[in-house]
Amino acid sequence: MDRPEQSWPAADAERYRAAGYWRGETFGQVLRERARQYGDKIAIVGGDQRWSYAELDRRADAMARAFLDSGLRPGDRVIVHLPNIPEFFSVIFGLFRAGILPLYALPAHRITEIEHFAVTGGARAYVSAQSHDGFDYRTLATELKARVPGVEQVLIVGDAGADTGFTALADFQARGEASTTVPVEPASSDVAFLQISGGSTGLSKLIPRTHDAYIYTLRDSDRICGMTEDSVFLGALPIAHNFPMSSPGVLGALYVGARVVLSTSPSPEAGFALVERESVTMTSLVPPLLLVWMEAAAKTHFKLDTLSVIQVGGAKLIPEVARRVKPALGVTLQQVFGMAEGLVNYTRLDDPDDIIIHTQGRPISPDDEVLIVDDLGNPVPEGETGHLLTRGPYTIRGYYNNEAANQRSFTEDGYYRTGDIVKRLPGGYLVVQGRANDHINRAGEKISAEEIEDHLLAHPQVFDAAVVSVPDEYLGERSCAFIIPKGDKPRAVAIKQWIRSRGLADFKVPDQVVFVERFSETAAGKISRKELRATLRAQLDGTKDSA
Ligand code: AMP
Ligand code: DBH
Repeated sequence: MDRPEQSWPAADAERYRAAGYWRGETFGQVLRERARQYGDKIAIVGGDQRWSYAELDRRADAMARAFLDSGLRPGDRVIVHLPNIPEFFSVIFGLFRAGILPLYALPAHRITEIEHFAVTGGARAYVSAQSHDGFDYRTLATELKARVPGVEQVLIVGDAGADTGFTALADFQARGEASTTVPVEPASSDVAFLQISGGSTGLSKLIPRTHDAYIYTLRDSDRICGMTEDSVFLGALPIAHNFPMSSPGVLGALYVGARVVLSTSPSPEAGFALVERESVTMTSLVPPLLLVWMEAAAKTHFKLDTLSVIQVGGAKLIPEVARRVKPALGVTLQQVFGMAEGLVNYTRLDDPDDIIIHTQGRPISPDDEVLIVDDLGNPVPEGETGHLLTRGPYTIRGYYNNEAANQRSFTEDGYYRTGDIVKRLPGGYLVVQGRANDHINRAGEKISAEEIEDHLLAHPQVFDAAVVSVPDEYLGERSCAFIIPKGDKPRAVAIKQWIRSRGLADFKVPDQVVFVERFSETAAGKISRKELRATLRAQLDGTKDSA
């Protein structure tokens, strides 16, 4: 499988360099430079570990050597499936330095998703924690090796287990420390890693991000979000996700010499204790978590007064909730609307309340091109709702190894079709109105209707299935599966269990199951799944027999 690449037309690339966006930096060099500048200053706090910039730098060097000594070559892909622990950083910076590409998976992903990443990404190794949140990732790793022979190596943070053939990360690190291999620094225009898409149609796609383009977003996000070397950023959401990773997130924090504090759980119980102990100044949340945090803040005995900015994104924040943030938490709210493919929008910290409450912000870059078009692709008049298309200095021009998706998702002149329906206000502020295609945004976790339908159709007692989103007071949206049974009607719990047994992330299990004898005349007559889903969604209110 080819080495992942990503390029922009030469004239655009030249413009992005001339504007000072792309500066020829790589992640490996940035860390080296910060270790020189900040030395013993603490970079990462997680569990009972506190790593300085110098220590992270040393660990990354050892990891880079160990990866190369293990037989991996620059350009290879390694699945990084880790929770919020310090080793996340020694692994990814080690890979960056060796020119090997991390492929980030979320802790919630299970064997079906990981197998898909391993196959489509051509991964040669898999790194996970021994266990997290009650799940033993070593069983997943065993299954992965059996299913995908290309995955030659497994590294485990913690106990690798007896007779597994896996390597404990601590041993791997020690090997690297004893090695004299000299890694070759990749080029800044090389792909640094593969991020994953939320999978709006079908399965997740792989997103190749270059050093130059990603580091640009960190630098400007830091400036826009007020991240400085004095900041303390709490990683509460899973840091493998693009939002807490880069907007400006944990990597933005390291880029300016700030401190990263890791929470293995996004709950306020875990987060508040860390905010007090580490004097956290900033964190990022999805809307449902924000609600829980606000409720808990009213009763907590922890001191939260160091917190000055809370960023909220991943799913739409409703104005009624946005309005309560400052009074409830005494912080500035920043709305963030972004995507792993690129474009990120922020409300600015000094924007008027009205903008902060009612919009999802404006783009990072003056060179982010935003087009809002109707169904036929024609630009809509200013202020009207349409499909959001974008291109610019950090939005990808194509997915890795997926020509079919590239045909669908990019225009001929290089715009990425985000699938989001938005309107633009004066000043370039965007208001997200919804999605054009059928994915469910469940508390910021994206679920493809199509992917779940395919799994439902594999059930012996399912004749047909359609999965739709339903508005939910707490989650924003929840998922509902309409099912036409084949023979005996299965029980709703059995359907949910079926999805779990397919080795999928728990958030993909339908929240609600509705059995119907047939799709109604109007629904059944629809030629596309998309129209069928729309009709079913509209019917939902009147439907009984759900669980
Ligand atoms: P992903 O594919 O996981 O990178 O998710 C990106 C998508 O999440 C965007 O295209 C939007 O649909 C959604 N999204 C992210 N942030 C927001 C937000 N602040 N408001 C509404 N939707 C959002
Ligand atoms: O949902 C997202 O993918 C997202 C949200 C906010 C994102 O990727 C980002 C900011 O960078």
